[in-house]
Amino acid sequence: MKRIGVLGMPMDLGQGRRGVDMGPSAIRYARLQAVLEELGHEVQDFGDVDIPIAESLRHERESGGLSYLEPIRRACEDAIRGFAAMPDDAFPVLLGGDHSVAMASVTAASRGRRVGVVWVDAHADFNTPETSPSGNIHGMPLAHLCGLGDPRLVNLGGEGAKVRPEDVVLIGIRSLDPGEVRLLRERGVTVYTMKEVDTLRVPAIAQAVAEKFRGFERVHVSLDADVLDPEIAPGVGTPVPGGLTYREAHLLMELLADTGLVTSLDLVEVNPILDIANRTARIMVELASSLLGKKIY
Ligand code: HAR
Ligand code: MN
Ligand code: MN
Ligand code: MN
Repeated sequence: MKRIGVLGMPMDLGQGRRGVDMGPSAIRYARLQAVLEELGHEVQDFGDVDIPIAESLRHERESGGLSYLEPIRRACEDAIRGFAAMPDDAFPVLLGGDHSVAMASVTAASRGRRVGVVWVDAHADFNTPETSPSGNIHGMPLAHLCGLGDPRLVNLGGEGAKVRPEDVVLIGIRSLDPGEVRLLRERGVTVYTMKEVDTLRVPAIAQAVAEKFRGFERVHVSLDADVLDPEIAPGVGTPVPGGLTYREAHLLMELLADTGLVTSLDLVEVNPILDIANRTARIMVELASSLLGKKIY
């Protein structure tokens, strides 16, 4: 039994498409709390962080090639305080919102300790302002967590990097910008693209993750809905063909659960406006239940 603390960040400022701010509602509507309670966990919902509406922020849009940097920074600082209000032994689950919100959850997970990060995504989100083709901050959170990029984001919740690049594993990757490829190689991040998912298969990858993070007190899983194949998860802003199947995604979560190492989770990038009958939010809730110990037998 875990004490799960849920925090919503209805954030859509990290990218250009409206609707992803409704992700927390859609995930709650898909019965996240009830499903986790049925597994025997104690679940407390801490509500949503207050996030301004994009239309009210037109004067803040641009900041040195970064869209909405200040409001995103402020929301992440608020969320970090929200995580700090959870009990020490809580297992935090962050509901996004676009992936910029992971700067808050991973910072909260690190708090002076070494944290392993499993970033399950079609994208690496390893751009800096210099390498970003879009200026969208949801394409940059992991680089900033590793200490690269704009100091205003790197120093969120405290000075400097929150994660060592060698403590990051990416899984499901199939869309990278040229600057990201260079940075990921240079920094020694472990990258399992869809080619590795196809050839090594999920069990070998999960095994390698378990070995890499053995002995870690903190392992954070950041699950971006667009890692799933768009055929099964159409409710995302940046779909990329050729993603994880339904069973591959579940098996990855089941095997990560078996490691007993995971201590926090993000469910991000669900865009209900683009979805079909809340299918994507429902799969994300199912995947959370697999990660949190659902057993068939
Ligand atoms: N790499 C592109 C950029 O930086 C697209 C990033 C899209 N990111 C997400 N999250 N949807 O993974 O602009
Ligand atoms: Mn909004
Ligand atoms: Mn992402
Ligand atoms: Mn993505």
